[in-house]
Amino acid sequence: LQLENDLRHAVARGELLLHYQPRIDAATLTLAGVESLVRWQHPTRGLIGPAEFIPIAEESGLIVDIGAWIIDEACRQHAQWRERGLGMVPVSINLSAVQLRDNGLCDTLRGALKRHAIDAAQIELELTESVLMDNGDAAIARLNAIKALGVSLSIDDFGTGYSSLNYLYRFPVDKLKIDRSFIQNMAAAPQNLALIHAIIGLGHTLGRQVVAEGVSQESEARMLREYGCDELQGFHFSRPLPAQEVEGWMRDRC
Ligand code: G
Ligand code: G
Ligand code: MN
Ligand code: NA
Repeated sequence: LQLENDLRHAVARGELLLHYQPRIDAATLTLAGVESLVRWQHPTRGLIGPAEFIPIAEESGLIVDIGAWIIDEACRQHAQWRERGLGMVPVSINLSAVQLRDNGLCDTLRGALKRHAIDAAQIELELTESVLMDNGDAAIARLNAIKALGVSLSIDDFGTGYSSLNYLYRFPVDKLKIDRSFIQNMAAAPQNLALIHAIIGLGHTLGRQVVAEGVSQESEARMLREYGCDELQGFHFSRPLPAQEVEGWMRDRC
């Protein structure tokens, strides 16, 4: 409960920050974009990861305000990179179920895009498959409203949330991100290989791009490229990095 109390003041005290993990274009191996991942610089406990405080933020309802800060900060950073000549680097933002249900979400997004003069197509929201399934038709209506702003959408942790194929077709999403549990040890697990191959085929059949998460070995990257996966992300390429450190990727991108 002390942590929840501290979290209540974290935004106002400027204790939250975003790290960014590169997403790599599988065909060219150049930077395709970055995924923002929140961290909390706690005054006495040090750096706390999202797995520890996002659940508290969700249960307490603080996630709406924290999520609005995350959206604004990702947009601010995108605009700063653009202004510094580092190019237009698409930024993806993770969204909680509570945020998707919040009626203020589209206003929050619209406000941040306007404040930082962002081309909406440069922002991508990641929602887990289970968040989408739990919200059913209401989720589809909300996704359509987000898409109308010009923002792109991805299904995160794909393959773990039992999407019915019917829903998958109806979700207006641009990308499927294959959950990293399928990628880990893929070479040693033929059933994972078959599933990855099938997900890439399914995604492409539906006109969606397919991203592999948790790519941690060269051999995995090679197989995923052979399978026609569109983007690769994982420790093999880079861990999530502070904004300044990810700029090296942007300078090298050409
Ligand atoms: O960065 P890390 O591996 O610790 O992230 C752990 C989990 O926290 C991931 O599932 C990720 O989706 C989630 N997470 C990271 N950043 C955010 C964020 O900005 N918003 C939300 N809602 N979840 C996040
Ligand atoms: O659930 P989500 O996809 O948002 O989770 C993103 C988290 O996954 C990031 O916080 C990041 O630290 C973690 N991650 C990214 N790449 C790898 C990887 O190659 N291996 C492992 N174990 N975790 C990764
Ligand atoms: Mn994600
Ligand atoms: Na994921």
